[in-house]
Amino acid sequence: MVQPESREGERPELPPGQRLQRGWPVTHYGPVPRFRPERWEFRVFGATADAGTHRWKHEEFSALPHETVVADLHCVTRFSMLGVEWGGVRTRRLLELVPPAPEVTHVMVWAEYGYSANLRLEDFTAGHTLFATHRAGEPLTAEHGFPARLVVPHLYAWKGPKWVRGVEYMTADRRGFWEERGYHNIGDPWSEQRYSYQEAPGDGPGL
Ligand SMILES: Nc1nc2c(c(=O)[nH]1)N[C@H]1C(S)=C(S)[C@@H](COP(=O)(O)O)O[C@H]1N2
Ligand SMILES: [Mo]
Repeated sequence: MVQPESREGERPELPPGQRLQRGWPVTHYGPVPRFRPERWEFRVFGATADAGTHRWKHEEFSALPHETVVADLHCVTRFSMLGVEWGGVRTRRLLELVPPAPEVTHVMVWAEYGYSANLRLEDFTAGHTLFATHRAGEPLTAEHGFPARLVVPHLYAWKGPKWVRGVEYMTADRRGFWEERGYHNIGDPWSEQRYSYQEAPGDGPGL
């Protein structure tokens, strides 16, 4: 994904077809899950380099290195928010802790109730991609994904599951929840990859 280069400090702020949103709406499918710390764990599994599954309890996950990322959020329903300050664990950190096997090309990020989103490994490991636990210094509220959500600033926001519970390392691509239901397999807002019918050969596995 290449964003338009800034020309004399100018760059379109919003991807095509998006409008600026005031406030912070809540957008998701299904009910808000209840957080049960004693049952919660974050799991990295699939094609890990050591072939093992790695688990963190909530207090362990909370103790991982915390970093801040300022990023925009683009919902495919056409609203965007600019300059959101997220705090949490960068995916790069997680990759250092649990290296993928060399054949890994994609990941599936899993959330409560089976919500999922597939990502190319390079989108997942982009420098600004993080598992956010905080916004503007405050813990996420339940409806915004507490205790953690994935944020992939350069893709439409459905690619960032709220109430995230784990990551599956994959050696081939597979569609996630919305990607199976008519949304684009990659989801780059700057080239308006909204729907699966817009996919070019090679953008995703067959439907
Ligand atoms: N688990 C889960 N995560 C989700 C969704 C969902 O339906 N379930 N919706 C996505 C969509 S489409 C958007 S736009 C953002 C909205 O995040 P917000 O409600 O915090 O604004 O969450 C994303 N993460
Ligand atoms: Mo969305």
